[in-house]
Amino acid sequence: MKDLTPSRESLNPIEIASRDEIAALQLQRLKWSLRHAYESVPHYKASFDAAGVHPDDLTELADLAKFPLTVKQDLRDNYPFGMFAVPREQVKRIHASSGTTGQPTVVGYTENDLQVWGEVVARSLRASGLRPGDILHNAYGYGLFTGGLGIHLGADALGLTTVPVSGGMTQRQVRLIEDFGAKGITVTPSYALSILDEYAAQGLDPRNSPLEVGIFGAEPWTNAMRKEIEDAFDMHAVDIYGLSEIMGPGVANECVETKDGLHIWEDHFYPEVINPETGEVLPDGEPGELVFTSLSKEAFPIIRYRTRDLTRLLPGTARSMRRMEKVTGRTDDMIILRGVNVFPTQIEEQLMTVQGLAPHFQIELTRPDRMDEMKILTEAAEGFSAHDARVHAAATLRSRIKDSVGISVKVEVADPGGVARSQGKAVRIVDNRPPA
Ligand code: DLL
Repeated sequence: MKDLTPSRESLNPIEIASRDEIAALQLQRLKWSLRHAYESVPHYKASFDAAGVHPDDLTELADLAKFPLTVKQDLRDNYPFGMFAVPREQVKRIHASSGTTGQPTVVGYTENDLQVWGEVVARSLRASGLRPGDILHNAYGYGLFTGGLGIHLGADALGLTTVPVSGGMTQRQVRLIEDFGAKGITVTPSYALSILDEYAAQGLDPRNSPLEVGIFGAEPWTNAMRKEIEDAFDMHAVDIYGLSEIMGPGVANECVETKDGLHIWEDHFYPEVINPETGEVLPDGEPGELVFTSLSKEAFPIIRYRTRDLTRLLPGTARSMRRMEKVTGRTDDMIILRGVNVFPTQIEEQLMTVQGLAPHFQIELTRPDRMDEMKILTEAAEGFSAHDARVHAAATLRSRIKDSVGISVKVEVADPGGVARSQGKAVRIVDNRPPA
């Protein structure tokens, strides 16, 4: 793999500013953001008043803990435009969640917000090893999802040549990567695996592809998966994080030279980690639920938003800005199996260690005799599909999960191609338990 470290001179100076400088900017912006939310969004006026706090009560960053948390339901209750802080005419762009699990949540951006979004995504792409003039194959979905258009904004800001291919039509993805000579690919890690399969189907060696870096996010993935993808493509794999409620992709990104967690672009997004049960703010280094406050957003300021993502905050390394560790999962994806908390990433980590199994999987939950059961549906790797190999690999996976996670599961190994493929975010959990 080539060294893709960006030069110091190419960085935005704030990325490597002193902590004092960053904190001073954060405090100034945080004061503005609280006031902006309080004065322009009835929900924040009501929630601050109910909690007995006023934007003037913030004199240092730690005072933010006095302010109420915001949850997804607050956004749903204000559907569609109730959380906007500017007249609707000033909103240049709308994005929305799919709403498959209820009312969609709607977010908006002013011209200036789009500019900031482009800047933070450009930073992310540069941290990943891309530089002006490079070709980027953008396979995140375009549309209401923030992935495709968010990356596109940043690619424009950085000066890349963007191929706006979006998700789907996997055969064509391979063809365009090869024909156009893409250096970078932006895609969910699970869809990257589908593209990898397609290389095999077309008889092409992915290690000979022009790709030098993949920028993967929108769903949790493990360091074990990083290794799998890096080896398969002979390219770097870095993590990009974000969520629509805060901005979209580009809230945080790994640096290609360190790959040690994601630097949060803290001059625009202020992170806290809380105990998900008590709401108490935890010191850096402690694992918990990530909470974000926007520092510069005009159309859709967001104060102490509970992301439900589990991680911890770590000091800066390649940049002065703090890092978040790779997300282990979402509080709502946590499975409690006979008293043991399990995340799909823990299953992924074990799966990657077993020879003969492909990296695709789904977790099926059932309740046959009033006891929850978990079945891992995975598939045989190409060339390992013989019956004995399958039985052996399934047994190995079962015992590794038992040893490392502490739960007994069933493992079903389908033929290659037998597990449903994603073209965006993978569906990891299929819950077939009867409703409680
Ligand atoms: O997924 C934005 C995005 C697009 C990020 C493309 C990165 C790349 P939403 O659809 O609102 O936005 O989903 C946000 O996805 O709260 C996490 O649970 C999950 N997520 C996003 N990035 C990561 C990541 C986009 N790198 C939700 N690791 C978040 C783990 C991630 N989970």
